[in-house]
Amino acid sequence: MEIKEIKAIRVLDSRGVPTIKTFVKTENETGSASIPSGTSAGLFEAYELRDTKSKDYFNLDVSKAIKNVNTVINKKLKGKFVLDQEDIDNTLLELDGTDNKSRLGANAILSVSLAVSRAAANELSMPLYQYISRLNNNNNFKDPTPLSNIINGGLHSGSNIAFQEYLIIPKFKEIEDSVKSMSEIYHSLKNIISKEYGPSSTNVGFEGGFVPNFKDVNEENPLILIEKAIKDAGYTRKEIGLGLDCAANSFYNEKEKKYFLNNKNYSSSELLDYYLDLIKKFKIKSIEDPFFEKDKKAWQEFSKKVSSSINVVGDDLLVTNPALIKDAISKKYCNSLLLKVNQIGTLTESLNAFNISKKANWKVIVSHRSGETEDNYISDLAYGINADYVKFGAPSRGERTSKYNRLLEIKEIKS
Ligand code: 2PG
Ligand code: MG
Repeated sequence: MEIKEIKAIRVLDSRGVPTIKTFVKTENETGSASIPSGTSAGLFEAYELRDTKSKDYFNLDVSKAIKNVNTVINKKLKGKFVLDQEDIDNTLLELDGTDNKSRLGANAILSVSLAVSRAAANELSMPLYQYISRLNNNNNFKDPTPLSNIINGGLHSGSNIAFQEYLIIPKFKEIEDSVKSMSEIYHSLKNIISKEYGPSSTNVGFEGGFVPNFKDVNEENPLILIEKAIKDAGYTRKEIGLGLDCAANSFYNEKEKKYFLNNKNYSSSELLDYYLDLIKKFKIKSIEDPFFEKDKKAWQEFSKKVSSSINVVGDDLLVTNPALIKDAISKKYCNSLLLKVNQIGTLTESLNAFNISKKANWKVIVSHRSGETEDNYISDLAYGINADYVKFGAPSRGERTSKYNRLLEIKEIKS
């Protein structure tokens, strides 16, 4: 069960941008993993190493990260016992030696960390989710609740809508029922949008959600359409919740300390009141990144006002970083973690982020990135740790459906 060789190659993500895929070989098995990438990234995410000075792929190539895996990392980890995940992850951290993984690149490091766990699972002839559950001492399994982004705005689309993601939250116990409702609501939404805004408005954004060409700029419009789609598809609001990822970093003006949406400027407290209105009007159950990541007072104020009635989710605010999560717990900035493995860069640190959050009674959402690959590692992760929610995008586009399909497959393997 020793590592024999580690090799990385270049593949493309769903935006057509290069990313890294790594293979970890033991005597009898191989495990691989490819790494996603964000568009609206938090300021303190672990460092994604790209060839910023090369003209290849318009400065976005990952040849340096690939080289780091194939040389330094391969040399250092050869001969290690593949089941020693924590030791391997710590060795990677030591080898990098920086706070934000900027020497070797978080993309290089994570690709190795995840591929090691896949190779280990294969060595034990175990499904990946089961191996992860063993690593995290978890014996409870339930289907995660999906948050599915069916209208894309913000930096994920060319639309005039500021909020990045309008999410439906099916509240069924079984993932099969959730997937069915998501697909049916998605298609009734497509019909509604086509009738109201024309067929070209049914084109989709980075995460498979629609990008309607709204005539007037109003963040309520997508919510109105989605409520209608839920009804048309034969579901009730009791069965289907609504959520938002505002990704407020992208519409905050740091100089003026104002948020720009609905064609006007909002102060932090005006925006807070606006959210309270939306929550009431549309029975919103989950709001991610409602404020700029450094506008901590507004986060605190908002969390105090809504208490535990809704999930206040930290994404850019927390960047899956255990130290930032601990700080947010003690200062009550939010009550839920958006867990993205590439924000932190190793499996062990991701599990740590999860465990710290659960200990504080937070909810945890395992999330994709806007630049994804067909790799469905995060489905096994979510199931293996018994995450409360998953955020995998719309029920459309292969890099999104591969995650939902893997959850359906896991159910079958398990039964
Ligand atoms: C987010 C993510 C994923 P990105 O903000 O939650 O939906 O987007 O990967 O662009 O950061
Ligand atoms: Mg987000």
